[in-house]
Amino acid sequence: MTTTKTRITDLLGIKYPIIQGGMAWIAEHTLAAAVSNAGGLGLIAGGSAPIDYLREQIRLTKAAVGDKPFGVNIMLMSPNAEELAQLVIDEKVPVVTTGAGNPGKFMAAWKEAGIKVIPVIPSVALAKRMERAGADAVVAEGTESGGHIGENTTMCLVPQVVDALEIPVIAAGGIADGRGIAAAFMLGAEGVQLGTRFLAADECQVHQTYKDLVVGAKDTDSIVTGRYTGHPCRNVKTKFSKRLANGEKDGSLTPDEFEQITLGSLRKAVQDGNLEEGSFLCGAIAGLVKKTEPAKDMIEEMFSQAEELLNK
Ligand code: TUI
Repeated sequence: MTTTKTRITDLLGIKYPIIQGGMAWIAEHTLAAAVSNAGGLGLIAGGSAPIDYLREQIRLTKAAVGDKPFGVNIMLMSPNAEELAQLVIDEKVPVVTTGAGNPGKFMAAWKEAGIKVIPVIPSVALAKRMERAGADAVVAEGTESGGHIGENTTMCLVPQVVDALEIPVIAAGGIADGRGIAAAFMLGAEGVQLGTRFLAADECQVHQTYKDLVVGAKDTDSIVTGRYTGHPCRNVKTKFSKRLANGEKDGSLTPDEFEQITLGSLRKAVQDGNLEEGSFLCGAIAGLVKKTEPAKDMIEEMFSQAEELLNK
């Protein structure tokens, strides 16, 4: 068995079946280009950034990767989703991933433009809808992931999505080394998406405080906040995220107050390293991430380990 040639590497024209999470405020051109140049698929996060900024990010990435593919993630809850859906067509972006909603209404236009579309989904029902709508693959994302999450775990979700679909499945959530990649392949995935491990890439431009939190995290350092708002988010445990969790639990923060306090909190974490008011989104696997290094070294080391395990 080999991990390195799958329907995902064929579909995307990449060397290793790995895509980088489209982490809002985090995934910009230096990280995306590093991952694509290392043989994976780098992603630029649409998040809710201004369109002119994203156009520039796309052009910088194109200049850095040459003819290697890269993608843009569109966060569907974002107010700029419509505009960004058109920008990826205008800029001839080869791959689009989507999160936090159903991209059905954009699908026909993207397919018409020749874009490969890979929705991130938290359930079998949505995965089936995406396949019917023409998705080329899906990312089945377990609740171990950082950021906005669904309920099911990677271990439970991935094989059920694999069984339900014909198109290839990429596993996400709780994967940060070659063992996780090998496990995902055993569940039937043909690719993996990693976010948390890439937070520690040298090319990832988050504030040093953010990297220190990820690299210093232990197994119990992740917490889910905001379930009562309908938008649960996995973060690193900090004074701020613990205050949010307590406010939710003891009723001292209403859902509206919670939304108000967290507005802009990801930017404060990423750009300012603000421990008092920032949300340091991060997956439950952070405890496995022990050092910062170039994305290329991460990818090569992980696939060498995964190959060895799967060939045993
Ligand atoms: O989207 C993510 N992770 C994210 S987005 C984000 S930014 C954010 N900011 C404020 C509030 C919420 C998010 C940080 N992390 N992952 C992919 C993902 N998609 N996880 C869950 C879903 C999802 C949820 C519901 C996908 C589809 C869906 O469909 C609902 C429907 O319309 O049927």
